[in-house]
Amino acid sequence: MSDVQVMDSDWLEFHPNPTKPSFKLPQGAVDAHCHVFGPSPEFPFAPERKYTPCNAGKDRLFELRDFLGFERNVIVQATCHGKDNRAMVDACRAAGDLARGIASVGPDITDAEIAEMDAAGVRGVRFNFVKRLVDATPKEVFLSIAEKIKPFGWHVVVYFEVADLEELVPFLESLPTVIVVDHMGRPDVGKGVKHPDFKRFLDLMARNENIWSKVTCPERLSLEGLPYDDVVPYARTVTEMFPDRVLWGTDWPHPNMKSHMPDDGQLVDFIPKIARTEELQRKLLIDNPMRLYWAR
Ligand code: 0GY
Repeated sequence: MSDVQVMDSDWLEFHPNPTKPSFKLPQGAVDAHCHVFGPSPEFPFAPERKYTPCNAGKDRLFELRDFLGFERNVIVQATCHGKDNRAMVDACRAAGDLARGIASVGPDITDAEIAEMDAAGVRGVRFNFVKRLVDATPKEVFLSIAEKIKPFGWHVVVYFEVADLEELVPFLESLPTVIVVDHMGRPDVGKGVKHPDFKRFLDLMARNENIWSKVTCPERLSLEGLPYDDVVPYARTVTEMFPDRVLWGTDWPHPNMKSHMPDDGQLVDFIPKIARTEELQRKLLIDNPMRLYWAR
C-alpha cells in the first residue's frame, strides 16, 4: 500500500528541544489549547484533511507538559483528523484526570456517543470557520449540534478569521452555550488595538458574558516575529478587560506554521507580559480553565 500520509513537504515539525521557560508556571497550570496528530497509522489522518502534518502523539505532548511545568492539557481536535476523534479521546483517556478534550462532530452525533466522549473527558465541540482548514458547514448545522451538546454541559470553541467576525456576530450571539474564541478572533496586529475590527471583538465579549477568549498564538499573529511584542497589547487588553474569561495554551504542535517554529519555552515566557500580576496569571492559567473544564 502506498503511504499517502507522508507529511507535507513544507510542513514544519514542532521544536525538538524547547528552552526551559524563565517564567515559573504556578502549580496546577493548564495548557488549554494544544493538539495531537496521530501518530499514524494508529490514528490515520482524515481523508478530507487540508494538510498532512508530522506525527505528534500524546507521549510527546505529555513530555512537553511536564518539561514546561504545566499540570494539565486541554486537547483540541485538529482538523487533520476531521470528525474522527479517536486520537484526541485516546490521549484524554491516557492522561486520566490531567486532560480534557474538545471534539469535532457532525449533526448525526448521538447522545450515547456524546456520553462516551464525556466519560473520556471531552467537554465541548469546535466549530471551525477558517476556510483554509475546512469545507464550510451551514450555521443551522452548527446550531443543531450546539443544541445537542448543551444538555451535557459542554461548550463550543470557535475558530474564525477577523474578517469574518462581523458576519458571524448574530450566529455567535444565538448559541446557547459558553463560547470560547480561539486566538482572540485572530486580530490583524498591524492595525492597533483601537481598530474597529478589534473593538468589535471586545464589544462582543463585553455584551455576552458567555463568550470567552484564548489569548493564544502570538507566534501566529505576530507580524514582527520574536519576541512577538506586537501581539502583547491585544492579549493584554483582553486579559485585563475579561480576567475571568480568558484561557492560555501553547498550540503545540503548532499546525501550519510557515514562517518559523516557535520554541514552547519562549511562548511560556510570553505569559507574564500579558498577565502582569500573580492574580491575573492564576485566573488565566488555573482558575478559569479549572472552572470551565474540571468543574466535574
Ligand atoms: C490552531 C490553528 C490552526 C489549525 C488548527 O485544527 C487545526 O487544524 O487548529 C491553524 O492552522 O491556524 O489553533 O491550532
